[in-house]
Amino acid sequence: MGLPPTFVIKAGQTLWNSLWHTMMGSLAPRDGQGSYQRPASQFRQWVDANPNSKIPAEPGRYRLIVGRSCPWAHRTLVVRALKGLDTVIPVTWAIADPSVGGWRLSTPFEGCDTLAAVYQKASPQYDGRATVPMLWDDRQKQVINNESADIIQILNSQFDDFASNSKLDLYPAELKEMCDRWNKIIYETVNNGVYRCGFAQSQFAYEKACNELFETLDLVEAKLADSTYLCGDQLTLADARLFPTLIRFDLVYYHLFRCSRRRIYDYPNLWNYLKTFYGQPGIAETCDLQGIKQDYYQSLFPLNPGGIVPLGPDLDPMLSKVN
Ligand SMILES: N[C@@H](CCC(=O)N[C@@H](CS)C(=O)NCC(=O)O)C(=O)O
Repeated sequence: MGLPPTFVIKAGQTLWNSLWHTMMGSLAPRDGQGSYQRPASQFRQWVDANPNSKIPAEPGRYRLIVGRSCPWAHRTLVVRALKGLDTVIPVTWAIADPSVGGWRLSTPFEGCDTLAAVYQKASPQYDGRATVPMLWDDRQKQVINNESADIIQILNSQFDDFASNSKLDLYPAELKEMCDRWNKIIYETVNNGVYRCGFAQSQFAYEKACNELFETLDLVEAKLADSTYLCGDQLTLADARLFPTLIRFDLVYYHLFRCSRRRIYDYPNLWNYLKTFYGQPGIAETCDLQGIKQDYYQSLFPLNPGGIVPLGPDLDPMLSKVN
C-alpha cells in the first residue's frame, strides 16, 4: 500500500484548502493579512452596588452563563470563587455542541435550548456571536453584559454587601495602573494571542502572533523571579485574567494552536505561579481539565478534523505536586 495517485492528492489538497479557508473565515474573522480579528462585545451594561441605581446588585438576581472550556468565562468563575459569590450569583452551564454550531444549554433556560436562542429572545436585533460568558438578569430577562473584562470588574467591586470574601479587592486603587498595563499586554499577546496563533490564516499572521506570545511569556517569567503575582504580593484581576490561559496552555494551546516554542512547564517561575494560583481556595474546582481538552479538540473542526483528543499531558498530578 502506498500513497494514493498524485491527482487524488492534488484534488484533495485543492478541495480541502478552499474548504478550510471558508470554514476558518466563519469561525474566525480575519484581516487582509490573515490575522484573527476578535469581534467586539456588544452588551456592556454595569451592575451597581447602589440599591437605588438602574441595575442594582442583589443576591440571586443575576446569573452567569458559562462554558467549561472557555478561558473568558473561566475568568468570571475565578473571580466569583475568590470573592465568595457562589451562592449570590448562580451559574448556568452551556455545553460546546458542534451539532448546533455553538453552545447548547445543559438544561433549557427561558424556554431556549441554545445560547443563541437566549440572545435572540432577549434581543431580537442582536446580530453578534452567541458567546459565553454572559451576565444575565433573571428579573428583567435581559443580557446585562457579555464582556468578561467588564464582568470580572463588576463581580470584584459591586457585590461586596453579599460576598463572603468582600475584603479581597482584586483591583485596588494603588495597583490599578500596573494592573491595567499588564492587562493590555497580556490580553493582546497571551489571552487573545493564543487565539491569534490558532486562528491565523497565513504563515505571516501565525509567526507574528507566536513571536509576540513568547516575548510576553519571557517577560512574565522574568517578572515572577522576584514577585509572587503580576503586581507584587497581592493577587489582582491581572492574575485572574492570565491564569485561565496558562492552565489551558500545555493542555491545548501548545499543540492545537501551535504555541509550541515552550510549554508553561518549561518556565520554572510561570509553572510555580500556575501551581500557586491553582492552589487558592475554590480555584481547582473551576478547572475541568479533561473537559477543556475534549471541547477544544472536538469542537474546533477546521483545526482538528479527525476529532481525536490527545491523552496527554496529565496535568492533574503535576499541578498538585508541592515543590
Ligand atoms: N469578548 C468576549 C469573548 C468571549 C468569547 O469569545 N467566547 C467564546 C468561547 S471561548 C464563544 O463563546 N464563542 C462562540 C462564538 O464565537 O460563536 C469576552 O471576553 O467575554
